[in-house]
Amino acid sequence: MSDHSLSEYLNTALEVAQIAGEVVKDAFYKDKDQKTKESYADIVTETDQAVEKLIISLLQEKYPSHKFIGEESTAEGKKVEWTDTPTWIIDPIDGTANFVHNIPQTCVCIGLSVNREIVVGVVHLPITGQTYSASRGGGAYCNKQKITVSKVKDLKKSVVITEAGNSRDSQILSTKMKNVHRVVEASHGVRMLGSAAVNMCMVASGSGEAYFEYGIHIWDIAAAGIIFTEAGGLLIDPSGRDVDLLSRQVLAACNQSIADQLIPLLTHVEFDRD
Ligand code: LIP
Repeated sequence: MSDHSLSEYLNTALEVAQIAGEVVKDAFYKDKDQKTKESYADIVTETDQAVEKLIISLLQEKYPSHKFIGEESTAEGKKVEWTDTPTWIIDPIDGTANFVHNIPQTCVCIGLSVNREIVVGVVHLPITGQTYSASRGGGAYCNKQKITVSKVKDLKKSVVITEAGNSRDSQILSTKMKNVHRVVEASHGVRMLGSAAVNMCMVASGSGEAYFEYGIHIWDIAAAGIIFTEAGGLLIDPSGRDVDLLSRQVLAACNQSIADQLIPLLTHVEFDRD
């Protein structure tokens, strides 16, 4: 793929994310209808569904041969089919619970994969006005500012971000909380900001040293993943193996040293693949 087409894809993703962000922003301070999906904490609103349809229709018009993986289309029963064909991976609102509760850390995520490799990512926070973006080999940016990960190498001097997630299964929560306990003991502390993509963009900009989560989906981490690696971060599986975006688990560390200290503290939590 030529650099020209990569920058064209990035510009398209930026334009579409801005349009989608306006819809999210309009809805943010209004009353929101909410339905639940797999648990009472797994929320979807009409805005999630409308914004996903809008993003897909804008991209489809421009790239009719491309494929789509979207959080809400998948929730409606479609299985994730990720092929080598250029595929737009969309989370219309990542941090839906934040959106519902008027917490500004909520974002539109648009990633593009080619040959199952993410080549473009945009994470746009319409309430705070931050737009994170990256394309393969081009570095990572927040608005027009280049971003890089933290240089801290000692976990004892680090802040780690994770999430409780939206499963309310007691066994799953217990394992996750034990992980949190061990990481708090070994670091400056743990934060939960409510959105996988926001978490990864924060660490990509040097705010905190690592993020890990079990139970996320490909649409939560595809766009933010390339932003993270282009900012110099290490995106891997929490076991230390190569990252697998369909595996429902991720570790984003600012460097190998932080990853090496975190990995032994984490007990695996099993989720079905996307
Ligand atoms: C959310 C993720 C978050 C996770 C939540 C939820 P959504 O995505 O960003 O990391 O802990 O359970 O999956 O549902 O807001 O798009």
